[in-house]
Amino acid sequence: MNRPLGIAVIGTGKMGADHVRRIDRAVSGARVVAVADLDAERVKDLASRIEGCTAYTDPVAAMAAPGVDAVLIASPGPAHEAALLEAFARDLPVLCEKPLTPDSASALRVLEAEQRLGHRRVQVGFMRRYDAEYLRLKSLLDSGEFGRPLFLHCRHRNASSPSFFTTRMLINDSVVHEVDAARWLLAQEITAVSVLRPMPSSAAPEGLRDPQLVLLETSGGAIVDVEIFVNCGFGYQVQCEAVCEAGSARIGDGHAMVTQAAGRWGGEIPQDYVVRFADAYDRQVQRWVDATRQGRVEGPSSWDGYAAAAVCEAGVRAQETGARASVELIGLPALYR
Ligand code: ISE
Repeated sequence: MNRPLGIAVIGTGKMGADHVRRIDRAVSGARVVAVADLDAERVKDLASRIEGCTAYTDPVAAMAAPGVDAVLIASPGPAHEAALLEAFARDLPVLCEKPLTPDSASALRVLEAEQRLGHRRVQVGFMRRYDAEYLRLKSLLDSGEFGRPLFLHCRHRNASSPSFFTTRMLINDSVVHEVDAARWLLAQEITAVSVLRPMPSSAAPEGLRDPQLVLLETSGGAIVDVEIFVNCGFGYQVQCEAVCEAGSARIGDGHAMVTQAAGRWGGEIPQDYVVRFADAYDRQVQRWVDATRQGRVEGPSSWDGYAAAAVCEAGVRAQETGARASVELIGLPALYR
């Protein structure tokens, strides 16, 4: 393809608007030609700031707009299945924000529809796979230099949670990142999930069981523990330490710059993921655009989205029953091998 890739962005909340800005300003070889959102004022305002971009309140109309070659789905998770099936009906390449869908049954329907198309169309927005620190950890683990990984100790902290956040979303919306990162870093499936819940923090909104400790068991015998704390108050922190047989490696300490003054030392903690993972999001979208223009699909697949949804479903069961929950996965279809 010689001209820029024409993209329809579906959903223009925090993440969608950030992607629109990114495609407009930071990514080469692409332009936003259509944006869709249920909030007519918001979407109109956003489109008015992008040359050649039209606003829609209906995602189907946005995908059918002139000049659309590909779709970026950034609407809330429950709206993803319908948007994905619509994109498949038009055989359009898709970058779909995580989670692929909120449960394994709907993720399976997406997986089946993509297999009926006969070729991969979806890259799932697990952006940590494009983060420089995660990429370094991945190549260290793949090199085998430190032996086999035994533990991943993960911390995932948000300064505060949005008003619509539910206890299940701690797993489905937040820990889903560690689920994908662990599957990718270890190249293993997750087989069981347990969840422990201390008393809720007094900073947690009424009814939200925050924080929690999530334990993932893997097919290769590693253990992953995740502290998820979405109202920690002090900032956005994502850390991961891999403990291997002959060494350990930690990322996410945020020591890019350490200051020393007036008898103290310190640094800055980003306040949210749009800032902490800005480079990863840029790289993810640029790679998607480049691959799409060359007629290729790469990155996390619908299979990865389905596997993450199945693990999260077990996680929610473990959260609600207090018991260890096994993960049920179908066999890996040929399209994703
Ligand atoms: C949000 O949707 C994200 O994807 C962030 O990376 C995560 O830290 C946050 O907890 C989620 O709600």
